[in-house]
Amino acid sequence: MRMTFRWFGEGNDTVTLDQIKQIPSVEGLVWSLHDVPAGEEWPMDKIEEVKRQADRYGFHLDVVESINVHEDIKLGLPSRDQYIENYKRTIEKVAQVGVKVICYNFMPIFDWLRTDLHKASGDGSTALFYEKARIHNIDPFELVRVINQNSTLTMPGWEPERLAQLTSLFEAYRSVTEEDLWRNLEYFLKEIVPVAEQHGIQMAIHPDDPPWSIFGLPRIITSQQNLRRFLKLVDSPANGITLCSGSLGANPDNDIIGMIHEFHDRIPFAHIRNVRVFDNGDFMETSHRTQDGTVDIAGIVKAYYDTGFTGYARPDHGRHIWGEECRPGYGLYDRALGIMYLWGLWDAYAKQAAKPN
Ligand code: CS2
Ligand code: MN
Repeated sequence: MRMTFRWFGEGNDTVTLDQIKQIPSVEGLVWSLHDVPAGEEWPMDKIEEVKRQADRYGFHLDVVESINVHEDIKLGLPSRDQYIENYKRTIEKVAQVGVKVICYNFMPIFDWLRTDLHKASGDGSTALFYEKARIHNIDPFELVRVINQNSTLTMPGWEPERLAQLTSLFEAYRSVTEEDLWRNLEYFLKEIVPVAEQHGIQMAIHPDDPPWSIFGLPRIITSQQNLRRFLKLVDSPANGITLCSGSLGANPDNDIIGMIHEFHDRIPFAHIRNVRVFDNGDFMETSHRTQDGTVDIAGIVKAYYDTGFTGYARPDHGRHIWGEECRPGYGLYDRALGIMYLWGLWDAYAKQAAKPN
């Protein structure tokens, strides 16, 4: 397991590289160019700038999260070909700074979605929270209206000036079924994966978060069965998975340990975090510790250990603790605690295995 830490870039993150350097075992930054809109080719000078910043601290840039996929690709519009070309050029460019894994997702319109970014946990900390009924009882157009009226519904990346676009996107997706989305994903992969192969890069799709349809939009990267289907779309090691335990774990039917055992040679990147799922389908993000949530983190780390996982891992969202003000889910303290928990488990399994019976 090779430990990494997500960093949003100079001036775009409350966490500094000095701080990350002091977390034991972190060897690389999970990075992106967050100011380049989805679909555009990444400028080499900006990539090199991140490379220089990382070099100063001895961090590698092996994992990019994310190179976002333009909506026209997900919608299967004729204009997708130009965006796919741009994506290919970006793959070629990030390869030049040593990138080995590209995390991306194929969720229509929204990335992760929550109803509360600062839900009190009861001990003075706060964390991301999802209230199922609230999302399920609202139709997309009502949603746009509610967001316009300064709702507390939280849509990362949906600043007021982009809301008009949101309405037209919902219109565009009206006729897109799950099968259409599968076809559009396959088309994308058949174009992209050969380019990744040529550059020694593994593409690693991130599961949908939460792993079910929201606002009537199709979502397909949600379950073991669908991941199986996904891997067959292009049966190459360069077509892989970012196995996110928190995203998949929001559905208690998902057997994440089973997925690790089944897909282990196609998981170049592990996101490891816990969530507590309630009986009514709500879920709250928690510390990484197994007992604090409903995801068996100890069992997941054991599964990675037992399958000889040598890929990249990172702690995923953390709580906001000790009064830290940070990007929701991406503070320093709780993610650093998460890393030490993950290594505590891993090292204990390693010690145990080293002991003669
Ligand atoms: C999220 C996502 O769970 C997560 O890792 O923070 O934003 C994730 O980075 C993207 O879905 C990956 O494309
Ligand atoms: Mn994740």
